[in-house]
Amino acid sequence: MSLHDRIPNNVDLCNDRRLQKALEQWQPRFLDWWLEMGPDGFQTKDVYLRTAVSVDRDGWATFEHVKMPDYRWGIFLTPEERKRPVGFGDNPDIESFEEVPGEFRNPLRRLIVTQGDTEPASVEQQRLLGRTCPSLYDLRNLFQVNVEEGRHLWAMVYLLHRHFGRDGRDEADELLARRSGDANKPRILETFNQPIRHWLSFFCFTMFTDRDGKYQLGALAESGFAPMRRTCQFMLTEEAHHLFVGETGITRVLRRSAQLAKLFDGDVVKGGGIPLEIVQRYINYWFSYSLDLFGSEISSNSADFFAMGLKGRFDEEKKYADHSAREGFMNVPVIEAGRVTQRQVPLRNALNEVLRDDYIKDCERAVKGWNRALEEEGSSFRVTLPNRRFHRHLGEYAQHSFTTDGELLADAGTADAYYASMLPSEADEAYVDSLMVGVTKPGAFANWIAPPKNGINSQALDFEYVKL
Ligand code: BYC
Ligand code: FE
Ligand code: FE
Repeated sequence: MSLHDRIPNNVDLCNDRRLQKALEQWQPRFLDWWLEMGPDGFQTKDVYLRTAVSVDRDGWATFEHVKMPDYRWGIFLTPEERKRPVGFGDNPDIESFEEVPGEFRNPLRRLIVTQGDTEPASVEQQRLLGRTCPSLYDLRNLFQVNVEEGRHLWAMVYLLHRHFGRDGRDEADELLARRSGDANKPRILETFNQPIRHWLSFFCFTMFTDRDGKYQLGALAESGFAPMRRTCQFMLTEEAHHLFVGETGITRVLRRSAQLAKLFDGDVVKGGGIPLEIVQRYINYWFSYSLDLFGSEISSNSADFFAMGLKGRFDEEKKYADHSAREGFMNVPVIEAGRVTQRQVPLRNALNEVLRDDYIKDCERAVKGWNRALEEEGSSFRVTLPNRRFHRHLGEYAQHSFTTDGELLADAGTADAYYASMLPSEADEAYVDSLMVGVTKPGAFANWIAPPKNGINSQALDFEYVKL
């Protein structure tokens, strides 16, 4: 098979010898990485996967049983009908960049590398989940997410190889060399070094952490660097499924726990389910860790990325009238003299916070849906999102402790005990782990989770999503 056949693409790969050569050298390393650090077991099994073979309506979602190592990781940029100027920042009216302007080379490379690093990191974090899948439907969804994160890595590696020469090739190699959670060669962003031990964390991760992906990619999909903009647009179409897996996964857990509470007189453990308080603690953990991914509340990096036209706001083109963001301030709560006070921050320096706001609103929408499900099941329990200051490792709040309502906890001893009560304990981890037994009979689901409403691509729930 020629490289062109192996890598479906709409970037005219077959006519760029240099790029072809670079990617031909990288591809076997990617496969080695996939076999070593990708899903453990199941590599020889047929999985009902969606593969993008072109960007048009029919081509972007082809469903068939394939073995994961044979998945055709492609490179797709969303076509654009009209020429677009940069659109925001210091020079909104100049034409979009097709090549990298020299003075923007370092920051742009950094954005691409940071984005790229998260993709293989998440595959590594999810590597061991297959054996404890709650159903074949869920197993297939896990692998779909994994191969697409692999494709997102390809998307960033394409930009590095095509636009950054030798440096880019070195960075592409480094993306395969770092390892999630490794003390010596960790992944770049800390959230991607946290273990995902079981499926409850997997659903929280795809709900909250993949959703950071949606907002970061959305901001990069506004970029004045056209190849970045277009590749992120295509990545977002795949991202929607990851978010669906997370959001509906939590809904199904909550539903089942509420049902078991009813059946077992409030004793969900007796019914073999996950108590709602435990689910809440996992929400607290993954939501707060995902908030870190937006960077510091007050950030000169965010101002620079925006000024250069490299990273906009979410929906920059559609949602805003003023694309300079030079005027205006944002009130950011900061800690001064042991109290939470407001600081006026120039808008451009608060763009991480603007994006985090959009993200939190989206999460709040999902929580409403979860609580509707609990209500339908006759439960009076309600899940909530902790305040954005709770359990942060980065930014204005990292040096302090806060309640889930955002109140400052001045006394360190009290704070430690409080955090321990609001976050998953080792006992929670062990209990949830104990429920994770692989269920692989077509149509069967583990006891701790409700079945989904529908199958994948209109298939029945008892379809053989993975042939074992
Ligand atoms: N951990 O001004 P600051 C996804 C560093 S998820 C460790 O606060 P900035 C996916 C930062 O590099 C989307 N370090 O932040 C989801 C800086 O270092 P220097 C991923 C961190 O730069 C699930 C320093 O701290 N995409 O796709 O304004 C599955 C202070 O920087 C962290 C992107 O992130 C952290 N959490 O914004 C699969 C988009 N955060 O300068 C995939 C690209 C910051 O002191 N990245 N630092 O050496 C960016 O836009 C920005 O780099 C960030 C940070 C928003 C991450
Ligand atoms: Fe991704
Ligand atoms: Fe994703």
